[in-house]
Parts: sequence; structure tokens; C-alpha cells
Amino acid sequence: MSSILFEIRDQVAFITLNRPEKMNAFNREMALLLQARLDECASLHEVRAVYLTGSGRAFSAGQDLAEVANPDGPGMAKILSEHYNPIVTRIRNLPKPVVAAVNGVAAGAGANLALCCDIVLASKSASFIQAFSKIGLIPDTGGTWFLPRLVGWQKAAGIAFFGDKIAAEAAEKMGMVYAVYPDDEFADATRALVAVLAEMPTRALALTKHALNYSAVNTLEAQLLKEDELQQRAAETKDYAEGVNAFLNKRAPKFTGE
Ligand code: LHQ
Repeated sequence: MSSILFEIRDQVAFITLNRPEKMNAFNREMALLLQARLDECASLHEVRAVYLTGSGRAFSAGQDLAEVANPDGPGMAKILSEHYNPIVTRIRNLPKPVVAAVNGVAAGAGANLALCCDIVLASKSASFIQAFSKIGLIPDTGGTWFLPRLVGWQKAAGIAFFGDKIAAEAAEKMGMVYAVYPDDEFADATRALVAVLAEMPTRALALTKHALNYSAVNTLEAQLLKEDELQQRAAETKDYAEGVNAFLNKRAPKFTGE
């Protein structure tokens, strides 16, 4: 069985981290497979949203620590530059919404993989652990970039230093998570939400994502200019024409992602 499951259904690419006996911890094979699947998501026109989840009771426990301990394993610098960093940049640059459906514990690089997605949804029993400090490491996989932006500097420092388990509802209150669902409703509710995203004006969502990426580093003046440029591009899409036409004719729009 592959360590990454991949299925396209109703314009959504469903990606499942699939090493349940290891809490979906990442080894090299799984990281490279995830990169390849994200590339497919970017290139396939039929994919208009991505849904990332874990199989079994975890989302992901981060790096497979047995692989790091193995003297024949890939080594620290290689692991970050070849495994995780390319995953984060692929997700942030993917011109489609990426939903992290955090079905259980998300620890270490697994937590920060979730946090780099566009929308983070969690089941009530899910949790987030910046496990790094417990083993003498620093938050990686973009954690030191995303965490302070999501929860503010003070909470980010506390979460990173103490490495405490943050329950889904607390994570939602802090701004790490968009919504939390009861465990027995989680799969249906999150699939319904990604289905909505897949029928939205994909180009506009991609341009919104692009603008949000810039907002994290831009001045207000530069961001206003960026909005001018991106809004012009949005206005040139078929979906914009369809949206306005549908509104004026008092009918539901039918967006195609063009
Ligand atoms: C695991 C793991 C795991 C291997 C559970 N590896 N087997 C980047 C670059 C280079 C180097 C290092 O790291 C990084 C980034 C990182 O991600 S560093 C952080 C790595 N992750 C952690 O430190 C988390 C370690 N895991 C845990 O703290 C717990 O397992 C959690 C809280 C995730 C779950 O706890 P439990 O629900 O009590 O489950 P468990 O501990 O019993 O785990 C179940 C099995 O999964 C167990 O195997 P076993 O054969 O005994 O049943 C664990 O050994 C295995 N597992 N995480 N990261």
C-alpha cells in the first residue's frame, strides 16, 4: 500500500498520508510522493481544490524519527531541503485552495504541514503539538513563519518553547484553525466544505491566495498595488463574467475555473 493515497473525485484531489501504524510520520518516500502528487494537483485542470488528511487516528506525527536515527538515512540538511521545504512551497504556490483536514494529532512537521495549508479544519479530538523542543530541535516546515502570523508572537513563542499539546478547540480560538467539527461529523462536513471550494471561481481563489502570500511581507502601499494588478487579472476570467451575469439575471452562477 502506498504511503500517499490519491484520488480525484468531483474536481477535488483527495490526498491521504498513509502510514497509520507510524501515525503517518514522514519518511523520504512519503515526502517525495507527496511532492509529486502536489505537482499533479497544480497541473491538472480537473483539480480545483485539494483535501489533505491522514489515515487512522493521526494527521501526521511529523518526521519519522527512526529514519533520522538511522546512520544510513538521509541526514538533517537533506531532510529539510529535499523533503519538507519543497512541500511547503508547493502548497503555498499551488493556484488552488488546499484544505488540511486534521483528523487527529498533528505533531512536529505534521503540525506545520497543516498550518501552511489555506484552510485548516480539525476534528474535536485532533490536536497540534510543536514537538520539536522536546527533542532539542526548532520548529521547521515553516513553523517559525506561520505560527506568529496565525496566533501572534507571544502565543507562538509559548507554543514553540513548551511544545504543549494544543487541543483543536483551543487551536481554533487562537487562530490556527478555521473550524472544528465533532468527530462523527468530521469527514462529511469537511468533504462538503471542500466540494464548495471546488465549485467556486478557482482563478479568483488562486489570486486571493497569491495576494495573501504577499500580504505577509508587503507594505500597505505595495499591497494596494498588488491588489490592483490581481483584481485586473480576476476581472479577465470567464468566471468573473459568469458571476456578474448570474447576479444580474438573478440565477445561480456556474463557475468553471476559467
Ligand atoms: C512514530 C512517530 C515518529 C516514528 C509516532 N516517528 N514513529 C525535520 C528534520 C529532521 C529531523 C527531525 O525532524 C524534523 C521535523 C519533525 O517533525 S521533528 C518532530 C518529530 N515528531 C515528534 O517528535 C512526535 C513524536 N511522536 C509523539 O510525540 C507521539 O507519538 C504522538 C503525540 C504523535 C502520538 O502519541 P500516542 O497517541 O501516544 O501514540 P504513540 O506514541 O504510541 O505512537 C504510535 C506509534 O507511532 C508508535 O509505534 P509503536 O511501534 O510503538 O506502536 C510510535 O513509535 C510511532 N510514532 N510518532 N515521529
